Amino acid sequence: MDDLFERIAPVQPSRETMADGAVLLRRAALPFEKDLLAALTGITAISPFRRMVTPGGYTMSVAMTNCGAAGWITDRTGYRYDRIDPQTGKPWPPMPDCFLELAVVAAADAGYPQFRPDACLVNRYEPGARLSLHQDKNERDLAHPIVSVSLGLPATFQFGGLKRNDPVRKFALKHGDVAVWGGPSRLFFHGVAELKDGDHETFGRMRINLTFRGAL
Ligand code: MD6
Ligand code: FE
Repeated sequence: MDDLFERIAPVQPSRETMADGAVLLRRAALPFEKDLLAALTGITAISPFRRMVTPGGYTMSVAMTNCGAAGWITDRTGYRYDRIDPQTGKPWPPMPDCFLELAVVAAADAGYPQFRPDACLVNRYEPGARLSLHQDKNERDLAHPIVSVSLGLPATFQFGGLKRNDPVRKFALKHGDVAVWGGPSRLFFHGVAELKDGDHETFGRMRINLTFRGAL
């Protein structure tokens, strides 16, 4: 029955501008949904989700893992990218083809045709989890954009400016939405408000976010 509706009224992607250099491609990940979910299961079997500790000593409410040549990590000594998962002592699982394909196509759509990610940070939010305002600046070459894919429960994305105190705009990120973000807004402060409880038909009581980066 679902397939029938899809054929009669296919879900169309659409484009919104978030800021100079930042585009929101609504629903762009929907055609990849089943492949992404299967690939995610493979990744977490090798490098499970874990809640990392910030340099300040706080345990993050968001659970994380990575795939690709490098992974983003934090511990008491700082934030960085590492080729080795500190929990397993082995390399992070390779980036699945469907991850790479989605990231490259979305980046090209958004005006970044050169983007080839070498790292994907996978964030898992359960109800109550949040990510406070931050900048993504551990990547070596900030000329690369970031491609960010939202799956599962909806979340409120907070998007500020170059200074921590700049006014913050809010965007509702829903299942399948892809944000591509670079150029003049690459270093803008951003965060995710506390996740509200809910039940997503495929992902249950969680939100998964994939952020693809050129890290090395
Ligand atoms: C999230 N995303 O959506 C967290 N960073 O769960 C990020 O922190 C992020 O979505 C840089 C660019 C895009 C993002
Ligand atoms: Fe970020």
